[in-house]
Amino acid sequence: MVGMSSTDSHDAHTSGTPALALTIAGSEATGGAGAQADLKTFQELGAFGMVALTCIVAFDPKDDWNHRFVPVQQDVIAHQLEAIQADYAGTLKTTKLGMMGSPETISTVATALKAQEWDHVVLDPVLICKGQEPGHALDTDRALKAELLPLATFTTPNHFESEQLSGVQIRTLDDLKEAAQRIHVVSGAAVLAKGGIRLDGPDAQDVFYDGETLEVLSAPKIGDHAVSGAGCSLAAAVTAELAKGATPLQAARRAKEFVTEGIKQRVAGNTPFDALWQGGLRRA
Ligand code: PXL
Repeated sequence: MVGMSSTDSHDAHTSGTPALALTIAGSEATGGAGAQADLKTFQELGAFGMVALTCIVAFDPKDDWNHRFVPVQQDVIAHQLEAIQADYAGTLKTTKLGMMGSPETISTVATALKAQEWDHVVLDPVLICKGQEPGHALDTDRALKAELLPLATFTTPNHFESEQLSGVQIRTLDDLKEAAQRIHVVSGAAVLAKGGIRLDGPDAQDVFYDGETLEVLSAPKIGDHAVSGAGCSLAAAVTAELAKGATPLQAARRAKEFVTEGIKQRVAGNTPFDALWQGGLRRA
């Protein structure tokens, strides 16, 4: 649902300390996706952002912008999380999980997550990213389902990830609803399954389901090309809103609005995909 007034956002922390939000994600150097998108989104929505970096992605302009992927060492990932969790022990209760890139990283992150209580764990189930070995990606998928999905309180699968997680082949809005319901059943999490531009019709439609409420979030499609950072920014916006005290449904609606405006004002470079502008709501 697009068009909410700014009074619907949940600035529970407008006075005093801002809401705290951590992203555990990869770097995407050109600034479209990954931790860069997450931090910019947190800042725009008024949350204090932190990053534990899992990997570094550098597109290759000499090879069709394919992804060059370098993992961060496991002890370095653990050390970043140790620093963050010790610094904000008792106050950091909200985290977002983005690209992990390997089963080892998934285990390291799962171990750190289990060391404390969380109010909100938002999982963007980044399953396969170009530049990874297919075999490796399958291992990553399995580890993600086994180790991170059970810890998630909210998850934001795209069309492909929704098919993988639910086993439903998604061609219609009804298929997407079915997939969202199945993913909720296996994970217990609130689900925002993204049809985006992948379903036919004039609107970009996503389905929210939390076990009680099923709501279709819809906005007119803006072009027919995927925009870099849309998925990361959507999950990061959900995370920031939850950290500020929104309900899952309120967070989903606000995140859809954030992404829709960011896509309208997207940034063009030389890659074949434009990047979402996280400042879109400033002049919506
Ligand atoms: O959009 C998925 C994604 C997430 N995280 C990182 C990425 C990408 C895609 O490029 O590079 C670091």
